[in-house]
Amino acid sequence: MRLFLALVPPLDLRERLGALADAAHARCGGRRMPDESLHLTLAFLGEVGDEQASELVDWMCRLAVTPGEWRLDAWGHFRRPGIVWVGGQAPDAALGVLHKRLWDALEEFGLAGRPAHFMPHVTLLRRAKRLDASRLPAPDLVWGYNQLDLVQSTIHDRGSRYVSLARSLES
Ligand code: 2AM
Repeated sequence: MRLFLALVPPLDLRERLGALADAAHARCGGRRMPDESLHLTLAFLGEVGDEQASELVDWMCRLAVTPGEWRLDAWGHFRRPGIVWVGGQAPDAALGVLHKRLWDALEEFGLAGRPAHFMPHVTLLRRAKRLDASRLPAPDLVWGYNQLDLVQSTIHDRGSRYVSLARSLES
């Protein structure tokens, strides 16, 4: 099964991210991510076998994440898949530490795929036109987090569907 580790926004933040997705969609078109799919990926694991997935579920249920606050104040665009996202203007030190800590643990599980660079972002649109951020209001959100999800992604006709398999302890 296809798995990733992600922060899932609380409901109020999810709605505000959804409003940003609507604003971006009005300008750039493409496929808007449904509100329930909005997330920040911390580690993309790809295909994982059932046995390893069950070990990861056990690990996630025992994991405690240091609480943090991530400031989202920038629009971004990845050209190739036409991704429009929101994220932070400056690198976020706490997310960088969390990302490193997670990959250290994942490598102990024998998983590979640690990226050379970690660019925290929340994808809002896919297959969208190039973003002209100057025509959109600047994002100004703070994401307070204290838990992480192990998420399964399944591919459907109209994009991927995400289901949380396990959540870390509430810190
Ligand atoms: P994206 O939003 O930038 O496309 C589930 O697919 C999540 O994992 C998405 O957040 C997606 O990032 C990310 N993802 C998918 N494939 C990936 C890959 N090959 N490397 C890194 N992240 C990936």
